[in-house]
Amino acid sequence: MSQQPLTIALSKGRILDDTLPLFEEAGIVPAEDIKKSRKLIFDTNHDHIKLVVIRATDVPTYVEYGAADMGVAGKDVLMEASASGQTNSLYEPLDLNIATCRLMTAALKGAKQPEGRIKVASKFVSLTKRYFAEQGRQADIIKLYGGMELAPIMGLADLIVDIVDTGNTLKANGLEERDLIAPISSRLVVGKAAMKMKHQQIQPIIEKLSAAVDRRR
Ligand code: PRT
Ligand code: MG
Repeated sequence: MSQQPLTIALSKGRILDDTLPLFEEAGIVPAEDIKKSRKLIFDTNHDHIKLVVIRATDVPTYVEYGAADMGVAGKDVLMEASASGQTNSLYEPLDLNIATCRLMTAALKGAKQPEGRIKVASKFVSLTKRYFAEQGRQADIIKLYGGMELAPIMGLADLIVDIVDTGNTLKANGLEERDLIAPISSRLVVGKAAMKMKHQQIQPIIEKLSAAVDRRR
């Protein structure tokens, strides 16, 4: 019996570096070297499974609309997509425990925070808005596309919300960690339609990936 086609959207960049070995351990191997190719769509060793490799922030969108059946994305990206209303029906059946880091607030070392409204710079505007609202703190959110560390130095913001791993980037720029918003890792996500219509194909993939994740613990 031939299987229905299944498309998995992978986040390019640093998440991809961790995803490919994990998928290989789960028995899903691209037909050619993804990192040496300019293609965006790849066949695999399974006739019915294709991989698409796209911007991390686009993965939730492809899966939400059913253009891809499943995907791999950072929890930070998933939180932002959900907080912004960009997604509302994604299943998140598995923590892949890769590309781990922390979503933090950070400020200039030793800087006192202003009493009233604070200015917060981030590329994650929606989750930042939600976080400060939950804390009951008045905050103006300033959208940046990168280099968040610069904002407090230049007086653009009192705080930033950013990804921290070793803390070296903050330190190199005279900043320090303040509050943990969430521990981050990459997650397997599945669209609503795919979960319903392709459950028989998806379930074994979740199980194989889950076993691969467990073997690494
Ligand atoms: O480049 P593009 O705009 O497409 O996306 P991107 O730069 O967000 O992609 P990429 O490839 O950097 O991957 C980002 C994803 O990897 C995030 O969404 C996280 O889920 C995950 N991840 C894990 C990280 C880090 N670790 C990480 N250290 N994402 C970013 N960083 C950056 C961080 O922004 C900061 O500049 O590394 C710096 C901090 O590292 P330390 O070790 O100095 O603290
Ligand atoms: Mg990058």
